[in-house]
Amino acid sequence: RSRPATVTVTGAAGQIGYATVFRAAAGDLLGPDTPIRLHLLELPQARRAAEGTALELQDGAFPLLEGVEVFDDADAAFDGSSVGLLIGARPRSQGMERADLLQANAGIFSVQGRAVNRGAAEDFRAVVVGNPANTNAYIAASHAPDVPRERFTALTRLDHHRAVAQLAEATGARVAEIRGVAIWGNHSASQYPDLTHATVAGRPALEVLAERGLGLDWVDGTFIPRVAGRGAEIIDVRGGSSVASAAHAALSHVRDWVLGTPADTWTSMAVPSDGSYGVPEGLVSSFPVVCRDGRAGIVPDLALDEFSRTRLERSVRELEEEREAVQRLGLL
Ligand code: NAX
Repeated sequence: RSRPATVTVTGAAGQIGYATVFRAAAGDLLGPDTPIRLHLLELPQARRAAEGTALELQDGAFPLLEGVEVFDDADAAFDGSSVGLLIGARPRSQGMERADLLQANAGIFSVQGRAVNRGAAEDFRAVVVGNPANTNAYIAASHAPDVPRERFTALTRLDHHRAVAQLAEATGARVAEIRGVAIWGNHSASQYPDLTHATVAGRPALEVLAERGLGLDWVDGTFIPRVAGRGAEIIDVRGGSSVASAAHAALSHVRDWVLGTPADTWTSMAVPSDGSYGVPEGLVSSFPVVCRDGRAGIVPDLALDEFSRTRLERSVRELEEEREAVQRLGLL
């Protein structure tokens, strides 16, 4: 049994926060050998709801849960923290311009970045779930100059899971037989879910799809829009946004990052670019990654065809525009 890790969850009284904390306490975040202390950070008006969640966590009598504290102050919530699940964000309200949204979120993530810089543990790492996730992670990292940039990542694991599941369904394979799917770029409609390196039971996915009469027109016209638009589909069918699937993705993201990805495949994470694949250094972009010894490394030297390159460039352009907008607002 290792030392307890402090896990800070922002937006803990929100939907995804609520769906995440119980599974984290059950061991789905850091594995069955690491006890955790939960720091729940909320806005003052939602503090009481978070306190209610803390009572319920107590009622779970989780053997791995060593304590729960509720905060409405970021400095206190990140003090001694090893893992940040940055879920709370300002949603777009009706009539809100994009610049207003970026500005409101830059306010949140700059404060949290500074709090991390001030008091988080040496091994601190964060996944940003709150949208616009990639740019929020960029902002937080920019305000935490003493923390290695690569410790600030954003969630594209839900998109990755959606792509894997859609490919499994289209090929009649089991999810466990799928390898090598990748999400590139921004967690937004511009993302590029890439099947060119994917395999189904060891065979190239594009070949298996072609045998079923599903060609590149299916990939471009059905698969990609289905994955990129799945959030809207869930809202339409369920009458509410993705919650449990997002929580599952956030838990999986951190768990693989800390404990390692399976030996024979990769996953997708939005990480600060090291310049790979022409993505400007520092931009938080989704890549296929392999995690070993607590580090997420971008899978090197994949051949990108013309189509893949164009799609990636389009999404990266959007990330650059978001960064420029935040810069123009003087928020970096
Ligand atoms: P909710 O509105 O249910 O919860 C958000 C919570 O955050 C609220 O309780 C609010 O009080 C709190 N909050 C706001 N500002 C805060 C701050 N400065 N400090 C602490 N807490 C703060 O939203 P929910 O459905 O849980 O979604 C959370 C975020 O995840 C949204 O931004 C959403 O867009 C994003 N998503 C990201 C996904 C991804 O794959 N990256 C997928 C799911 C989801 O759409």
